[in-house]
Amino acid sequence: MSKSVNLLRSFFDRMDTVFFDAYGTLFDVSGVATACAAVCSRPDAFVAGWRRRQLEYSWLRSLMGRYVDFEQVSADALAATADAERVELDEEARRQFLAAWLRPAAFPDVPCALDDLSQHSRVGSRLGILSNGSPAMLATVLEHTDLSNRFRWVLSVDAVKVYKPSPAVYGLAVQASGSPRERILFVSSNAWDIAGAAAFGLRTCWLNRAGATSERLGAAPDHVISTLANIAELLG
Ligand code: LAC
Repeated sequence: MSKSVNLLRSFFDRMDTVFFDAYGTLFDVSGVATACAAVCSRPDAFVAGWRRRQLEYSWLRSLMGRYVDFEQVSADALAATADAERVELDEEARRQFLAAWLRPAAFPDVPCALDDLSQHSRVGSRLGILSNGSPAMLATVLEHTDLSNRFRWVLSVDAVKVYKPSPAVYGLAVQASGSPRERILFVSSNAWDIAGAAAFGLRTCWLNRAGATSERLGAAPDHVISTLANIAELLG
């Protein structure tokens, strides 16, 4: 085994708890684009605009101290994007667009990675989700993907009424699990989410599914992977 793999293992071999981001990390929200293609002439631009606004609204509302849950943020961002793109959305289209967030599929590498982690000697059942999603959204997606019984903790920002990357959100993982922050591995496909978790002091693994370039937020990931396939091996 190479020296770098050994070093990596010795770094991660203190982790006893793994938390995952939800959307884009465990759950594939690309179905949103399919729903949009039925009513928009520029579905890619529409979806990109919607998703950008959805995050911007979560950050802006956090700064404003005006929390509403992620379902509402998503609906508001959708309506504003439809206005900006001059797309008329009837009630049925709106419902379908938002349903794509409620019923995404799990990425194909997820069930196997969870199986492997649940057999890991230190981690076992110490698996959780830490998400911007509202408790109702997360319950729906977990039921839809049949993954409800895979996570000991399903934590929503709703408990602290502020969105990622507020330190208050990452603190929920410490409070719920009882593990110190340096023993918690946080896995997210969003580089900005990883930066927030790293700034808080969690150990981080950026799941760079899309081959994105790094962000420059002063808090780099501890490790980068492109699939969840070998995540349990990382932990030694
Ligand atoms: C979440 C978003 C950020 O699940 O993906 O929190």
